Formats: sequence, structure tokens, C-alpha cells
Amino acid sequence: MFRLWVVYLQFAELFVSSMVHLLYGFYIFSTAVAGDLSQALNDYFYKPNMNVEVKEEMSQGNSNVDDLPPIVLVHGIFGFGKGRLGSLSYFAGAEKKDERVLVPDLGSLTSIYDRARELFYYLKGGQVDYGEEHSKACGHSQFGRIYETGHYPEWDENHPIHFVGHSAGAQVVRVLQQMLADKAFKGYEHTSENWVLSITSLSGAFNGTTRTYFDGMQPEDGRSLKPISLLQLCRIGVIIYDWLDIPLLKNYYNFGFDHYNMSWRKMGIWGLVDCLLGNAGPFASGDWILPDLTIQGSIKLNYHLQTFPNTYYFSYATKRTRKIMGITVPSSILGIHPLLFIRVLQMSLWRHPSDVSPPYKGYRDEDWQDNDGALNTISMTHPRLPIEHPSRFVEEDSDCQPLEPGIWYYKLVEGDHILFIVNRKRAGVEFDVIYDSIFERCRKHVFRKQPQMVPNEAHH
Ligand SMILES: *[C@@H]1O[C@H](CO)[C@@H](O)[C@H](O)[C@H]1NC(C)=O
Ligand SMILES: CC(=O)N[C@H]1CO[C@H](CO)[C@@H](O)[C@@H]1O
Repeated sequence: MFRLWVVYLQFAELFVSSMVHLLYGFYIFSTAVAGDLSQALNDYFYKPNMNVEVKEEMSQGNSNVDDLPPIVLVHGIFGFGKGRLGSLSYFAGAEKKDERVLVPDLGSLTSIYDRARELFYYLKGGQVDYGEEHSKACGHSQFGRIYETGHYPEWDENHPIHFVGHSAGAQVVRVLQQMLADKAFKGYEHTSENWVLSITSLSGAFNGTTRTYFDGMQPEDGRSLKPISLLQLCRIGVIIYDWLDIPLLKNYYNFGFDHYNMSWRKMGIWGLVDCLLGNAGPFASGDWILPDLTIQGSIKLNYHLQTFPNTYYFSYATKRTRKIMGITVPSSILGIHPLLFIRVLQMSLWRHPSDVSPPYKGYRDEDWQDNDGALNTISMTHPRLPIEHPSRFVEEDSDCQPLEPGIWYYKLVEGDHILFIVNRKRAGVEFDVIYDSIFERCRKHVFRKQPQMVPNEAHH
């Protein structure tokens, strides 16, 4: 009888969380469509003689702007770059705060590794090369999308870039920096870690998150999926979406698995069956984002990642929990997005299953209870696993000036995981406080003590 109740509760939880996520997804999608429609109507009735896009391009002809290193905003899980979801902005318009900001689209569920590869070619230009070994191991094409012109082709050690990553995006940038240091791009023998001037992490996923286990990852291996879970539903939905391959929809929103050839045109009905049965595709080979966000997956990734001495690092760790009489609870009811509320509560009560060996030596449940509904706060401050990187806690921005490279400065911010993205109104003034300080830091406080290089020629 008791077991029946447990099963019943599990299904009820699954039903509620899938409805909440579906509704939110639908809400975002329809907001984007509505925004686009009203824009189109506006254009139709008022017929502006020049659209905003063109004006932006023209203002970049200005040589001062050309000399600024770009600030690249890197989205997280389920995220999207400029051009997807119509005029909706993942960073809620923060990209307009500076004259030279890039917002790449790296696929919303692709692995951290694949995103880092994509990001390199987005900036440098050319056809994405995922690397022979990795592509073979994961069963996808070695070559992907072609960027006719890079968004910053002059990128090199003398023309380094600022990166700002949200959630998994922060880890993507770390992986990219390591690839640059390891000279992992064929045909580019001179890459180095110094191509990255600074990394700012907003709710960055450095040490993994216990949320992955609530969503359906097995805590035993951090890689396989529970048979009945939110992620199973998501997996089936994604496979079908990619198989149907409706161009209009895929242009609008893309999970980023085009290198897996999952379209019906390419793999036919048996390919679909194969993917659904778990014999092929990204979910079979584990080359998607969720395994990278488990604690085990992060340890594996972090094992190869360094914090480099000439790069500036800054991180904002978010938190929506507090302790009452020794028990961690959500710190608000209305202040937490409905999409995240159940997870904030569940994560604050997280217990690692006692019959499964802990993910690392010295693991304690209580370290992982503070969270923002998607990530544990402890995971967001700085890379800690498998070894702890240099870090410094910051209360006031002025505490850490002048900034030194090679140290992760971190701040704690009261907010849930999506406070600083998609919907600007939710964060209120805090939205401006955070992004203004990020952009100001990049522009005014972060520079290399090196002979100033010759201004690059205009590249038009
Ligand atoms: C995907 O299709 C392209 C051609 O359309 C092919 O070159 C590539 O090898 C295919 N990749 C896989 C993994 O089947
Ligand atoms: C959350 C957290 O910090 N966990 C661990 C991250 O990695 C280091 C190194 O093993 C641990 O000391 C942390 O406790």
C-alpha cells in the first residue's frame, strides 16, 4: 500500500513538473511569436525606411567601436542566441548596454564540448570541426555548420575577448579557453589561453547540480536516464522534433543536434525507432548537456580545466534559500519563478541516495542544499572539483579593485536561476545593477599590462 502511494506521488510530481515546464515553454514561444507579429504589423503600417539591424551595423563602422574587444554573451541550457525565437532576447536586452556585444546561438541541449567547438568557429569563421576522435566516439558528423564570416575574425592573443556566460554557458567558455590553450583547433596552431581576456559567470554551472537527479539523471553514474522522468519526456520530444524537421520551426528554435542527422529525410523511420529505443543519437552517446551538469560529469570535465594566470575571472552565485533553525528552505514564495519553485524546495531537501557511493570524497548533503532552483550555490562560486581553484569572496565591487588575473572573484546574489535572463522586469533595478557592473568591469577595470598593440585595421 505504502509503495503504491510512493509511485502515485512520483507520477503526480512528474505530471505537475512536466505541465509547468510545457506551459512555460509554450508561454515563451508564444511571447516570441506575438512580439514578431506585432513588429511585422508595425513595420507594415509605418514602413520605416531603415531597420534597426542596418543602423547597428553602420554604427560599427566607427573605428572606436572596432577597437573595443567584443563582449560575448553565452547562453545556458535551453538557451538561444540572437536570431532565434524572433526578437526575444535570452539576456533580456542586456546586450544593448554596450556597443560591441555578440550573442551566439550554440544549440539549446548540445553538450558543453560541442558548444565550445561551435563558439570558436562562430567567432573565427569557417566550418565547425568537432574533431575526429570526439565525433567518432559520439556518432555524429565531424563537420557542422559553416560561418561564412566569423563574428570576430581578428581574434587572437593581441585581440582577446571578454566572455560572459550564464549557467552552463560559463562552463562552455572555460572549456573553450582550455581548448585554446591545448591548441585543439586544426589549422590554428597559435591559439592560447590568452585569447580570453576575462570570464564572467552568472549563475555558472562549475561543479554540477543535484537538480539533474530530480529531473531524471541516475545518481549512480550521472549519465543514464531514469525510465520515467521529466528528462525522458524531454528526450522523446526532442527526437521527434528533430525527426519531423519542420524548417520554419527549426529556424525559430533549435536544440542544436543537426550534426546528428536526425531528420526523417536522412534517417527514415527506422532511424527514428533506433533513436527512441536509445541505440543512436545524442542521448545514446551521452553527448548532450545533462550528463555535463551532473556532479560526476562536472568532475570529469573539470579534471582538464585550468584557471589561467593572465585571465580575469568573476562570478555571481545565486541563491533562493535560507536556513531556519538549521533547515534549508526556500527564502520566498512569490519571489521565486513558478518554473523553479518545486525544484528550489526539492533541492533544499536533497539527500544523496545512501545505497549509491558519493560523487567525491568528502561529499556532504548539507553543502549542496542552498540553491537557486537550477543549480546549487556551492557549485556556482568558482570551480572546486576535483580541485579547488583560487577564489576571493566579494561584497562590494570596490573591494576587488584593482582586479588581479587568475583568481575567481565571486559575489552572492539573492535571486533564482532565471532572474537575470529572458524577462527583464522580474529583476527590476537589480538587472541594471548586475549588467552595468559586468560591462563596466570589462571596459574599465580589465586590461592586460602589455605594450598596447597597434589598432587593427577596419575589417570591412
Ligand atoms: C550526416 O549527413 C551528411 C550529409 O548530409 C554526411 O556527410 C554525414 O556523414 C552524416 N553524418 C552522420 C553522423 O550520419
Ligand atoms: C560544492 C562543492 O564545492 N563541492 C566540492 C567541489 O569540489 C571541491 C574539491 O573536491 C570540494 O572540496 C567541494 O566541497
